[in-house]
Amino acid sequence: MSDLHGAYAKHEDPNTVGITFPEHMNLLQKAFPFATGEFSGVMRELMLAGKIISSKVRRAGLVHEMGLTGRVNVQGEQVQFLDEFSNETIVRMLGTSGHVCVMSSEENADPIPVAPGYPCGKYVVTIDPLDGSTNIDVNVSTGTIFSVHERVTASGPGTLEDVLQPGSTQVAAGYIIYGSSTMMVYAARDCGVYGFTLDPTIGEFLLSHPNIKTPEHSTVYSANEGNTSSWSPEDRELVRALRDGEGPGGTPLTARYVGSLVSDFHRNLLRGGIYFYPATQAKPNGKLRLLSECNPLAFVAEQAGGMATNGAERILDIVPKELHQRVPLYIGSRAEVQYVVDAFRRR
Ligand code: P6P
Repeated sequence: MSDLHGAYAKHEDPNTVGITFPEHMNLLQKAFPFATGEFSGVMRELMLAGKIISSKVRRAGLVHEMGLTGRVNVQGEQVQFLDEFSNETIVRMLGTSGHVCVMSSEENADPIPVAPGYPCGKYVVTIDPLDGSTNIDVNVSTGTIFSVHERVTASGPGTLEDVLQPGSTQVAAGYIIYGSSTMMVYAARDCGVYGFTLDPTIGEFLLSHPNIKTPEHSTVYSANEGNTSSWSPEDRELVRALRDGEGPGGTPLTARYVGSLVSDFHRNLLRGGIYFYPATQAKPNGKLRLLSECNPLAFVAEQAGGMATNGAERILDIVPKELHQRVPLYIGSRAEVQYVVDAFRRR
């Protein structure tokens, strides 16, 4: 591992171009002599899809790609044009890569097979292709979230069994945020969390945030307080206590809520913060999807030193029962998430 970070030290010379993602993967592969390059291939396809989606998202207002298709997805949500475009782009890239045996998407009711005539690989990828897409037409950040597992079935086309794995068995996870810049943040098991910023002048993601560690304490809390009346009394009290400085940090937290999970999560990851989406009367299991949102972000949070829980158990320990299972989510800086866990134990 020291090789990995040691190698980065050499590249911190301001006179050199930053480390490209392929270079980073080659360094990572040195840290894992057993690596076959298939994982690198999955990540490269995700990055290419990210570049294509970024290009579209940044011109949405000009190419009339905004707005609704008029269709409703399996979640019962209105499908945006860019949801469909992002989903089709990622599925096409991965489905023809030869590195995956099955995919799953928030936009698709069932697992997605690889493209007809293409070989199956050893990985399983679950995506939220464009999280927060309702924000596109008001120019607010959105993001792609991805989760990578190794298959559990022996061979041939992947199955639902390959997809319904707990977050603890992910080999990697991350997101691409289409914000003031386009950035890919990912964590590979036991390798830490790395951020790459897209340099549009060369069309390459360059290492900008090596070895991200999230602050122990939050300065921010993110929750849709418009739902306060439909939260449980305990959740109302939890948010009030943290807001009023009665949490572990002993100082009031500032409210920041973009309404785009990737944006709220990313800001909290870098600055310290806790994001809540508790159960509500209308959504007794919360709103966020275990496989395509909570597991990947929980994996990144933990690899960066943070925590993620549904209140009762660690997100990564939850054994999925169905593809689009929703769970309450409390995620971010360790001190405040532990405070939530302790509060749940007292319930
Ligand atoms: P609400 C977007 O639809 C999303 O899935 C997350 O990106 C976001 O954090 C959340 O839902 C917003 O939900 O109910 O606060 O609008």
